[in-house]
Amino acid sequence: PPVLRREDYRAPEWTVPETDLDFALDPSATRVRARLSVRRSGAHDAPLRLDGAGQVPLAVSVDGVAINDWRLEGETLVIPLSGDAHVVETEVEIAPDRNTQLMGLYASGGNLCTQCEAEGFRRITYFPDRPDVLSTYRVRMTADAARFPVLLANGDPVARGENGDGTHWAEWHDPFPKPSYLFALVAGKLAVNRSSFTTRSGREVELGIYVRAADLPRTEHAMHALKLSMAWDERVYGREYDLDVFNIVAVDDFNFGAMENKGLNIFNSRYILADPDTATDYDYDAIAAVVAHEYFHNWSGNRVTCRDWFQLSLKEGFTVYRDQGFSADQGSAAVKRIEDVRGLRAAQFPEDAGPLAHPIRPESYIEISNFYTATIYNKGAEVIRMMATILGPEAFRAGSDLYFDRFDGTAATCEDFVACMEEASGADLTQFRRWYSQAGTPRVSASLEHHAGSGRATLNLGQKVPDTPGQTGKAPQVLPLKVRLFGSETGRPLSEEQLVLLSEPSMSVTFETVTERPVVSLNRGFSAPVVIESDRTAADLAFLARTDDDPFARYEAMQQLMLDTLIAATVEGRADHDAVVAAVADTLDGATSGELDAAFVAEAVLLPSEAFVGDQLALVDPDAVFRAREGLRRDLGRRLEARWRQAYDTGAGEPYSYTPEAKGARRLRNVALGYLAASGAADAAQVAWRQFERADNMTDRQGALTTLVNGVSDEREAALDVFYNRYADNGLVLDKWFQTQALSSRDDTAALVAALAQHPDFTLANPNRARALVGAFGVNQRAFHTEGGAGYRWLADQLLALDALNPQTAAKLLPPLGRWRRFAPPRAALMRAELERIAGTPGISKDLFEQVSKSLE
Ligand code: LEU
Repeated sequence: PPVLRREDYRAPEWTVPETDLDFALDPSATRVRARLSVRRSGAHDAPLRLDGAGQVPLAVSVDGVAINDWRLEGETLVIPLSGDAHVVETEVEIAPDRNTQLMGLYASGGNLCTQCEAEGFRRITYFPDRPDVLSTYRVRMTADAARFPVLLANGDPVARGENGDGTHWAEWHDPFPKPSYLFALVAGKLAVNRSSFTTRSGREVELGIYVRAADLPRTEHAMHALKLSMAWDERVYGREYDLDVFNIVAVDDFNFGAMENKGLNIFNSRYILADPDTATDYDYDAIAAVVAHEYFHNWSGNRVTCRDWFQLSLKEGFTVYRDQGFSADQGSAAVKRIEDVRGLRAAQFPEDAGPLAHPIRPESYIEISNFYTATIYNKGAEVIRMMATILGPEAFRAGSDLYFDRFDGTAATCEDFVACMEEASGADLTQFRRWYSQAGTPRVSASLEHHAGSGRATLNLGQKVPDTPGQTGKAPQVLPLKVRLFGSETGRPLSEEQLVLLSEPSMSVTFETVTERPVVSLNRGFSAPVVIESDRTAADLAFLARTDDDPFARYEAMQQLMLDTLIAATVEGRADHDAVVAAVADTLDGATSGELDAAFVAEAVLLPSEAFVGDQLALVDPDAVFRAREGLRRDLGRRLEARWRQAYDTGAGEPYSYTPEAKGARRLRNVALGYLAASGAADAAQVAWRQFERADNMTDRQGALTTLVNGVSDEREAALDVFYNRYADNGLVLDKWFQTQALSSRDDTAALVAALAQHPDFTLANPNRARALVGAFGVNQRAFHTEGGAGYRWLADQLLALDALNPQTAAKLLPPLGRWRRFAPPRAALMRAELERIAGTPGISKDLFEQVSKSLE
């Protein structure tokens, strides 16, 4: 398959100012007639080229006259045109009910819906399917009135009517020019939760969330989050909504989280539906974040879109940064930052260190859907955050205003965004731009020298950007590091917090009047997405974990202490747990005394994941990492048993409410339950079972189930049964049932997962279900790497089966196998063999091919 390169970008030869689409909807045979007004752009005599995929033209006409001098080049429809402006019409027939890729127009739960980003629109009709061709759309849909009573498209509704033959029609018009990837339609039997929002300039917007009738009671939280998002974007970014309606539709079969189609967002139902009985606190938070994310795209993505797909982070990185800010404002900003950094380390750091590493603005790709990655989204958001940190809030806001103002209605580039930030602030971001072109997580070394006599302290910093595939010998980047010194004797701050811009390979920062031995708090708030290697001792880290005034830095010190301990235990078998036990005890006491909030404490006392510990090692030994981590967990559980019981009892019996305090208490309780079980306490299974039975919310029920599923007990079997039967008709909760088992830490998890793939409720056709079992298993380090390679073989089998149905989803689940270089010989060879088997299978998709071939290189 061909490789596309960023440097090859050319402006479109033809534009399409207006698009009229007429759909005769039918699940097995939908007719699509498209009427495009096209204009030649620039001086050239090239024919019109329209992208297509999977269909054939049934009719082509130009200016109302049928023609037959069109031709197909591959799947591209080539139409010779003599003048500079024409009306081109095409007709095709497509079969939504056979569309298992879930790209283009497809069927889900008896309804019809679309997904076009990135290149799904070409599966609906012939069109220049690229983000820099912006068009205004008029859409007419005709469908059986009984089967598809609701007909929705982008923009505002214009008219609707009955045809008298059992069918009805509706027409929608979107006045905002948009690229084809933002096109959407939905037809189905759906109930709606309606509400409204008045924008600050007085526009009345009708809001609608469309779901299956039975799910209507589960839409309140999403509706609330939508209104909060609309108000937040007005307040924080000065962005107002621009149409009279804003609709959201939830569907069960969806490749991604959700999609920001203009005025008609389509969501994976897991990011809409929630009530206390079926959704965890984590789900509630994720729903609010995704609703906000898609809503925010109306400006960062729709009003200003991307020139080409190499610029994807322009809209995704910025929009993630915006949704992170929104979520931070809804509760504890520190806890939100901790969660985001944990996510970055779990998904993005390994990507940046592996065969699929790419800059946030890639230079080439085979299949763009493989680039909806943690790097584009989450590292992209970190890059925006660093600009905001360097420029300060006012200049950043001025840059954002300038960007929206200048590029409204156009397709822009990452460079345009950075240039606006420079222009509005006067800052020079020349070197900063390397964040857009260089892949890899920078490593920062830090050491602190103190001369008691002169009262001077010197912080020596160095940076190195590691080699990644296709990129070696990289130049230094601009790393904004927030630092502050604390006195190790008094605990007092010895300096203000200061922002150090590390832009050279090395530099020193001097502090005066340092009157006692200092300890440095570094990269506070995770101001730069880097790895820090410092000479701080276990005692220094324990000190910071206790005294730092930046909650993130406090968490970070604790994590580093735990990490150092776990690495020593893994590599040298040295189980010296004292420092960690003391630090965790201190932190738990902070919760008891009310000095620290429960949500923060729950995060701070959690051990780094097995995968993250593995990432620090030259070669990962999954069993040794597991043993070391379980050993520390058991010790923490035993030595602090009384404290865990106390934490567990705090807030027990309170009826459910969704407030930050109640969420924090639940989180800490469930973490405490996990440690209690790890301690081997004789009553742990009963305590968990009691919680499972009495829970009035999913957070506690699933928390108890998770603890039980990791062990061996009668309660485990009972809880799995009860849970399954209680939720047998709720797909989203069944996903949890599968996922909890796939993530479990039992010796026989790999075998259990293979058996679950035979369960009647398991299907690869639903992406959520596939991810719940196959995706979760791939990130369960110990289970996936079970000796002998059965896990690798099983994953490869699943990927090949899934690829035949849904290449995008299959390709996304490959990376765990691609990490073979990180493992010692027997495992590495077994993993490689499975990659080769996939690569050698005839007919695999280009999605999977790209991932597998890059992983083998
Ligand atoms: N643009 C979507 C998002 O909000 C992703 C798309 C591929 C469905 O992340």
